[in-house]
Amino acid sequence: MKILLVRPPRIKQAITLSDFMFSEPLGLEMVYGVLKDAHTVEIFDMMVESTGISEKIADFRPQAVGITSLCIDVNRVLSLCAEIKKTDPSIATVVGGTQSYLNPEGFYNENVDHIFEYTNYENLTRFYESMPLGETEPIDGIRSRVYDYKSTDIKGRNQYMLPHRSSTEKYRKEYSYFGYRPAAIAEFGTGCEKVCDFCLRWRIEGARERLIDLELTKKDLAQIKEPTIMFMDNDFFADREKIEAFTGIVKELKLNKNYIMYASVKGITDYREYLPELKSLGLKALLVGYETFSDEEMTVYRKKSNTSDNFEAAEILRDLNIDVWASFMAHPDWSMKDFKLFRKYITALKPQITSISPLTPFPNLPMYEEYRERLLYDADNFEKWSFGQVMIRPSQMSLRDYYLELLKTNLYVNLLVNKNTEMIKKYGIVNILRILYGSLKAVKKYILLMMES
Ligand code: B12
Repeated sequence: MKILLVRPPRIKQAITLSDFMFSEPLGLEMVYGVLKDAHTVEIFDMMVESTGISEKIADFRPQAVGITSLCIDVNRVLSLCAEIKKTDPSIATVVGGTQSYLNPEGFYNENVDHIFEYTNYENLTRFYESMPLGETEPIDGIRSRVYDYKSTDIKGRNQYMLPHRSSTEKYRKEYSYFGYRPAAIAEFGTGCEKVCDFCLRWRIEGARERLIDLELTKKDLAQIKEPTIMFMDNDFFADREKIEAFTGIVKELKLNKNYIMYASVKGITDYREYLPELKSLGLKALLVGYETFSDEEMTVYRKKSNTSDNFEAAEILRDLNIDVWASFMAHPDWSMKDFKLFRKYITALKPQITSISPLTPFPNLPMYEEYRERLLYDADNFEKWSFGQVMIRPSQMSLRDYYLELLKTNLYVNLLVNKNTEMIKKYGIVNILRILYGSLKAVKKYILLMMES
């Protein structure tokens, strides 16, 4: 079969970080890797491309188009499927990705033929092998329109398979992570035992940490040409075995790369003795969820650390000269005084980069019910669920004032706390200008939202 795999374009009206963090479509590279020997497959990354889907279809003439999806993409995926069907109704439209796992119902639509709720080697190969024959039986993990999108009731999760990195060769120079460009992404272990209340990630991958098959990882790491690898593991410092397995592989393969990882505060403080070695092997920056200045909120969020642990982690990383890219969540019950305390707190922690998301009670979180009455947008207002927009009506000030506080805090952090001259030295002026451009776009959207409210 001829199969086109598509990543939808950026959603212009949504507030996203994709100007700062812009990774390869790893899921599509895995699908490509599984299908490439039996079919003719191509990836079309519309986040980079400027041509439309109809032109691409006219040129490639696929029999099936598979589209990946994140939360904010739903309407765009549906409009792409409509355009595909209009161009050629015989083309099978298939949707997969994070959002089809979390909310397959969002894709129940006359122009969507099949939804992969989860993807593994078996269902993927069987699906595309049987498609030309006109499959008669439902397949586990796949909801098809001919069966009214009913599932077989066999539950499953997305399988981490070997990605075929060269399938995105022509786009790879565009993929970046903050100041590092080009950068690849990979995962070393799936799942997360920290099970924080606000987090979707352990819900996607499960509450048990598991290492991905080390042979697969070795093969994958050996094929990555980029000088930087960002590991998307929820907590790279989950346990000793994991850290030791990683340092072992890096030494065995004699890898000479920059690494960026997510790490929990608890992992940093518990396993600090590994940090000097990791640093010498190439660890450049850790993405750390400091979340808030309030211990009360930390408890409600079911974080396994508190605000004094945050300071301890910050000090450990500062001493080792490892950059911290910190993330925080703005609570909807913050007052003006809280925002002031928050700004003071960030100044004291001094991360190199700071990102602030308003608390977002995604529909798959129990928190959604708790805040339902205060939600500013419905669950199917997909573009709004970007984790960048205020979703819960603030209780201590007007929405406009809340946006103003967020804007003030972002400007304060970017202009005063972030060490801009140091960043120019580290990442180069071109990367800093790219990041600045992204920041300005986000600021503009915040101002518009403030005016709207
Ligand atoms: C890398 C990443 C990105 C990359 C891009 C990833 C992509 N797919 O295009 C970048 C940096 C660009 C990005 C951006 C955003 N992201 Co993001 N991202 C991630 C991250 C860290 C890993 C995702 C990943 O690659 N997983 C591994 C791959 C292999 O899994 P997968 O894509 O699901 O693929 C599997 C299957 O789904 C299947 N599959 C995938 N596509 C298809 C298609 C077909 C046809 C088939 C058959 C199968 C199939 O194949 C794989 C087999 O296992 C996750 C967190 C996490 N650990 O999950 C957040 C995450 C997915 N992102 C999230 C969010 C919110 C965003 C942003 C909105 C954030 C923002 N405000 O900027 C933006 C939106 C971008 C946009 N559309 O403009 C949320 C998603 C919530 C949701 N319901 O979708 C997550 C879960 C993080 C979180 N906050 O909890 N992200």
